[in-house]
Parts: sequence; structure tokens; C-alpha cells
Amino acid sequence: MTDTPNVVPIHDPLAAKLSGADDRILLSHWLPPQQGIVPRIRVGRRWVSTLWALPLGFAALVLVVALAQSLREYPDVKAFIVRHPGIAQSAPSVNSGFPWWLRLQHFLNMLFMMFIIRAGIQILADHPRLYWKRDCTPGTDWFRFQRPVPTGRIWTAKDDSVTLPKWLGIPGLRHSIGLARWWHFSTNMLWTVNGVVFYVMLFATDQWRRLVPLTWDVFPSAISTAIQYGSLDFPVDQGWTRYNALQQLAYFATVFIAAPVSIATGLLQSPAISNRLGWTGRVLNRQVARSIHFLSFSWFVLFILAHGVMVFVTSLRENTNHMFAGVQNASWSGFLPFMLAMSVVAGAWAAASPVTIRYARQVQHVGKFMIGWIKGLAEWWDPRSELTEADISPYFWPNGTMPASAEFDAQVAGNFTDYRLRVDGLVDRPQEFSLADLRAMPKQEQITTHFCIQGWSGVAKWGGVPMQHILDLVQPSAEARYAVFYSFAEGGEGGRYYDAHRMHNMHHALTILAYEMNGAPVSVLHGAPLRLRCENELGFKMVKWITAIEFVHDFADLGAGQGGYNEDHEFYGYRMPI
Ligand SMILES: Nc1nc2c(c(=O)[nH]1)N[C@H]1C(S)=C(S)[C@@H](COP(=O)(O)O)O[C@H]1N2
Ligand SMILES: [Mo]
Repeated sequence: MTDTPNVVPIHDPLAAKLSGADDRILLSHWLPPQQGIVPRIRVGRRWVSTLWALPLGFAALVLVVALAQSLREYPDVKAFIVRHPGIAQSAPSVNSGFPWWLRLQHFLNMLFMMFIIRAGIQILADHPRLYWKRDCTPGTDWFRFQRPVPTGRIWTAKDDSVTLPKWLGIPGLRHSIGLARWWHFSTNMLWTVNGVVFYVMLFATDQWRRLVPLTWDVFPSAISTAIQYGSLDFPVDQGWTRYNALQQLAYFATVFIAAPVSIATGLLQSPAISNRLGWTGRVLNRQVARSIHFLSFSWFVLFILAHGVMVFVTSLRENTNHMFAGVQNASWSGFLPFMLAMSVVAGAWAAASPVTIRYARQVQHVGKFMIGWIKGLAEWWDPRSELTEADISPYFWPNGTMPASAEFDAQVAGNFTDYRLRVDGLVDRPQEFSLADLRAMPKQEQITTHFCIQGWSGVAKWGGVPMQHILDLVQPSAEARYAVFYSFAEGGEGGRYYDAHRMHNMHHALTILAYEMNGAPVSVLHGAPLRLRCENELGFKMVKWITAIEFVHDFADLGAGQGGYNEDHEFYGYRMPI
């Protein structure tokens, strides 16, 4: 460590108003629980409960069995099945059985998927609605497990979040997205590494032949297999050397389509990536990406269910011998390792939520260590994506804890004529600016998408002073590494709301101190008199109701030391471009 300068950490007076925070989740401090509803899907103007899938699915299964059995009576269908018995390759395609690396990767995949799926559902529960349009206007959702947005009162995105059972979400608590994201992204990374190794090993050996169809015969064979499964007279199983056509198509779709689609649509939900991709980021906007991400997740869940059932009903002993012992015989050698593997998954499943609640700060720090720094690299991209007036959202969700102080009320009453923005800390020329001063400075307008960590997005036109101009005026010193924004408002648990940004975020072309939204002065709801726009970050880093900006070398001695209010209290990371 060479760069610790000779700076006495005397801070802006507001530093004294920041609060400490607990390192574990204390339920008495946390947002009180709120139950959602059974997920519903919009069909035209009606909302249909997904519970209908149970009786309808059961009826469909019975119908399929009846249909498949009667089909098999027809001589033509019989002949068809003889011609296409189900396996679309003639010669045995795989000679290496189920090698140890494949078995290990299969187990790791199962373990990581458990975390990914549960944390993913938790993330969804923070804004329990899906849309096809970028603006998230209430009533335009196509899927929700929350009631309609109440009217006649301020209903923030935080108000909208719902509680999950702790065995389902990680950690199940309402608005625990910060912790869920660490789990989701860390295990995503492990899962992706596992997947890349899997791809390489597949093609370095003969194992790829299990999964990749090589002949058009796979389609009639898949129909034949489907009829055979449907009639409950299963096709001959040669899983040791080759899969039947239906298996092959399902595995291929999962490994080579659903997995990359999930990764791509996950990344497209990030402000830094979406804003960097220009045209692609606009067409596959955050809500499109989020909806496709959800559909891909639904495919995975269906696949896992079907796969799990098939493992049991098509000779559990043989299947577990293959995948957990790598042998093809009539022994029970795979059963014990299978039970062991399932116990590991079950144990991890049971521990995930309690451990996360008890060791929340550790989860944040391990997550930062594993994946936070990689995500943070995206801050270097200067986000350039701007939209047009026609893209401006008719509705823009409000979020956060509103200011509730006599000081702020007096400012509002006086139309902010007494307002002074204080800029201090490690700068050569500390200064105060009135709103009139700021309005007299060079003005920049930009139409951009806001990406809230909770999942919603919205487009607005923002007008204000480029942060670069403020930097030119106050001249941060060489020691300044972060700009800390202090708000008039407190955060949800008390103590001032604040957030720290790395210096290079302050130099980006679209980083402004906004005093206008959609051509009018920013409303109190959206951050009057001044709020930050920093388009490569998630919404929580754009402090509203700014009252002071301090340049610091380190933020360890501010608040609970994590770099911002949500970082301290909700275990977010302080670099959140993804
Ligand atoms: N002072 C303060 N600023 C804040 C917040 C807050 O709670 N307090 N919430 C943040 C979050 S989580 C988001 S998504 C945006 C919401 O801005 P909007 O209300 O204009 O949509 O403000 C950010 N700035
Ligand atoms: Mo947010």
C-alpha cells in the first residue's frame, strides 16, 4: 500500500449524520413482510392464475396418454415407429460411457442451478412483474405475483416488493435483492466456468455426439419417441452410448440454446452493457431481456422436472449407475453416491437462507470478492446510448425514502431559492452553488433509460449540469478517488442517504447533476432540486435531493463503510454497472 496520502479524514458536516449498520439482517429493522399472490398471466384483458396449469396439465397428460395409445393401434403409426424406433443414429455414438469429469460437472451443475434459480426468483420478487415494454407502466405487465398497483397514493418500487418462503428464495425476505444478487452472480460465474469446461470437454471427447443431432431423422424419431413415452410403453433405452431423439433435442436445447440465452438476457439487463450496445440494447431492452430471461428460466424448471421424473421412472438404478458411478451394470454402485450428492444439495438448500440472514455482510464481501470486481470493470465504459422524445415513458416508477425534515420542507416552500449545493473535501476550490448558479452553467439534455436494481426501467429526458463542469470548477486533488453524494433525505432505517462513486464515473459524458426531468423542474418525488444521473450505474447510485458532494480518498470511515446507504444497510455492492 503506497498511496495513503497525508489527509486528515475530516469530512463534510453531513458525514456525522450517516448511520452505522448491522452486519446481519435484523428482522425488526427490515422492511416488514408483504405477501404476494399466486402468479398470474395476462391473457388479453383477463388475469389467469398459473394454478390452472395443475388441473389443465393433468388433463393434458391424460389426453396425451389416451391419444398416444390409440395412435399406436394404427398400422401406419406402428410402421412409422418401426421405421423410426427413436434413436436417430445407427452406430453407437459414444464409447466413453460417463467419464468422471462429466459426472462431476453434472453434480456441480445441479448444485449451482439450485442457487441460481432460487436467487433468481428472489430477484424477481423485488419487482414481481414482467413487461414487454421498457417503461413498466402499471397495467401493462403480462405476468405478476403482486396485486395491481394501487392508485391515489405514492407507491414506490420498494413498496411493491414481496416476501417469499425462505425455502424458495434466498434469503426469502422482502427486498433482499442485494444479497440475492451476490448469490445469483457468484454462482452464475461458477456455473458459466463449469459450462465452458463442459463445452470444451464435450468436443475434446466423443461426448458431444450424445447431444448434437447429426441427421434430420432426429425430428421423426422425436415424434416417434414422444408417442412411445405418451403411450407409457417406453422406447428402448440405450443411454450408455446414445440418447433417443427426444432426449437429444431436449438436452441440445438446454445446453446450447437455453444456457446462452439466459446468460445473454441476464447481461442485457445491466445499464452499462445495455447502454453500450446501442441498437441491440434498445431493441432487446431491459424488459424484453428480463421477460426472455424468465421464459428461459421456465424452460430450465420444466426440463429439470421432466428430467428428474424420467430418472426415476426409467430405471433409477441404471440411471444413477451411469451418472454417479460411471458403470453400466446391474449393481447398486451408483445409488449411494447419488444419495450423497442429493444430501449435499439438500443441505446447501436448507442452509442458504439462514446463513445469508445471519452472515449478510460476509455474503456481501464474498460476493464482492468473487464477482464484484469483474462487474465493476464495466464502469470504464462510457455509456453513450441516448433515445428520442418518442421513447419517453408515460410512467416512471418512483423509488426510495422521501425527505421528511423541516429543513427540506422550508426549501420546498421557498422554491429552493436558499438552496446551496456544497462541494468540498479533497478539492482545490471548495464552493457552494445556488440553483441559479447551476442553471447558468452549461446545460446538457439527455434522454436515457433508468435501470433500478429491482428490475423496472423507465425513460426520461434529463437536463442539468455535466459533472465534468463541476470538476473543472472545484478541481479535485490527485488524492480524490471517490465523489460522495449526500442527500437531504434519510434512508429507510434512519441516517442520511448517501452514495460514493469512483472518479471515472464522474467524467463520463452522460453524468450530470439534473435539475430538469422531461422539460420541467425535477419534482420533489423524483429528487428536487438536484439529483444525479450516472447512466452506467443502477438507479440506487443516483442520489436524489442532493445537498452536498464531497471528494474523498476512502469511504471506509463514512457510515458503515461500504460506500453508500444501500451498500451499508441492504448489502449492495458500491460498483453496480451490472
Ligand atoms: N436520497 C435518495 N436517493 C435515491 C433513493 C433514495 O431512497 N434516497 N433511491 C434510489 C433508487 S433505489 C432509485 S431506483 C432512484 C429512483 O429514482 P426515481 O424516484 O426518480 O425513479 O433513486 C435513487 N436515489
Ligand atoms: Mo432502485
